Amino acid sequence: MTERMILHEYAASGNCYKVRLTAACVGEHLERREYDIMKGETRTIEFMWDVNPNGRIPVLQVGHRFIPESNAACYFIADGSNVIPNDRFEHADMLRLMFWEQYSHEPNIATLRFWKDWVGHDNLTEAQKHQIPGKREAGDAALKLMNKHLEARDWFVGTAMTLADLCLFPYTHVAGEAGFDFIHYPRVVDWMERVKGQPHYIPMSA
Ligand SMILES: N[C@@H](CCC(=O)N[C@@H](CS)C(=O)NCC(=O)O)C(=O)O
Repeated sequence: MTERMILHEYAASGNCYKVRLTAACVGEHLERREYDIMKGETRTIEFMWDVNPNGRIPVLQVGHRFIPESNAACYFIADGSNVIPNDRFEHADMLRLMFWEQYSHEPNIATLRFWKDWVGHDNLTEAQKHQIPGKREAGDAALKLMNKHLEARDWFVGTAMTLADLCLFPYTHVAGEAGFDFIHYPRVVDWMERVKGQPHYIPMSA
């Protein structure tokens, strides 16, 4: 019997969209529980005790157990499906791109989006303001690397969409909201259209 899956989330978060997009693409049903991170609803004693001691969403609840970290939740959902490569090297390459997303992409692009449209420039600390140029440079470097990778291929791993694409898509497709200019990254634009053209694709607003 498959266990009930509940996504604890904040819908406008790309990390949460990743989990919904993965579930849609592999045909898994998720229940959804919304928390307002701007009101600290994931920082309550109850949330940190019951759901995630790290005080963050997304968290995938599977029965009575919890999986924080978006890419781990996506991997759990997609395990055994056709977005996970069978080939051992391609499997590791997919994981490599998911780790890279968390270290070199999301902390730059997602954070700049959040600071710009949620926190607001005037409300940033001086330390955060000083980080903006470095994050912009690192975000552009990430998009440039993606564009280069896609010069010779349609998908990040192998010849079809994998979980690497599903984990990279959410924050890439809103990079414009963080002030990044796709004019420099035409292959990334083409790849985003390919992802959107997949039969079970759902938009962030779904
Ligand atoms: N590496 C984590 C990042 C989780 C994260 O930073 N979540 C943000 C929203 S995208 C959050 O919960 N922020 C609220 C807070 O930190 O209080 C993942 O991929 O799930």
